[in-house]
Amino acid sequence: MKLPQIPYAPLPVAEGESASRAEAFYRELDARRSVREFSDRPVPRALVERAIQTASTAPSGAHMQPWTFVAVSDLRIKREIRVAAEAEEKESYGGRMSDEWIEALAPIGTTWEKPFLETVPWIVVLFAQRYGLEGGEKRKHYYVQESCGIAAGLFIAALHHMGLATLTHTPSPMRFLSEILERPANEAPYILFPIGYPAADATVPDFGRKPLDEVSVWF
Ligand code: IYR
Repeated sequence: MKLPQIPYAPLPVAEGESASRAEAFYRELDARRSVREFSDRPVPRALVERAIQTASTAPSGAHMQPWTFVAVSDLRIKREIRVAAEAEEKESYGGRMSDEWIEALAPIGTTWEKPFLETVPWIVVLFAQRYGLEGGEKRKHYYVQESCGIAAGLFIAALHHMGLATLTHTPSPMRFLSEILERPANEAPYILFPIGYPAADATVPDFGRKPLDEVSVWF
């Protein structure tokens, strides 16, 4: 049955302000980088909560909101995640990944070692709900990958806006996360986000972004 309709309340942006807002928003997001060196400076739980709520504003297939964010600050669990992630990554870098893949990552300089998984005050793992499970009943979910991808994007933007850094870490395979974090069968790990302030001496690869004319086609 169709829900009752309510008036839409758009953000009140004055006509003359759109361009400057667009510029400021672009510059802010363009300053974001994936960070792999973090400070152990604490991050209040309330900030992580707000970032999850922001992510959860994402549009989703049939409004099923097919995501679960699991937030971890417990050091023992972070350590367990690090040990398991590094065991998988060691296998991957040691032969499971193709030569082409290893070559593609060479400029970024990643290795199997993931010390940041213990340094960061928070790890948030986004789980994709492949189907719903309410009261033991299975419910079909739609466009789960797309929905979770959009939520992940908003999550990253929200953290960046707070001055926090993160990384879209995808240790592969990620099944160990379901076990350590005791997730039900309907949920699959989607992306792991280490979250914290960047280390004072953090560095990032010196690369830019594709220009507009390389990422767009206009008719
Ligand atoms: N999961 C590995 C490898 C890796 C893969 C891609 I594609 C990246 O953009 C970066 C890393 C790791 O996290 O090191």
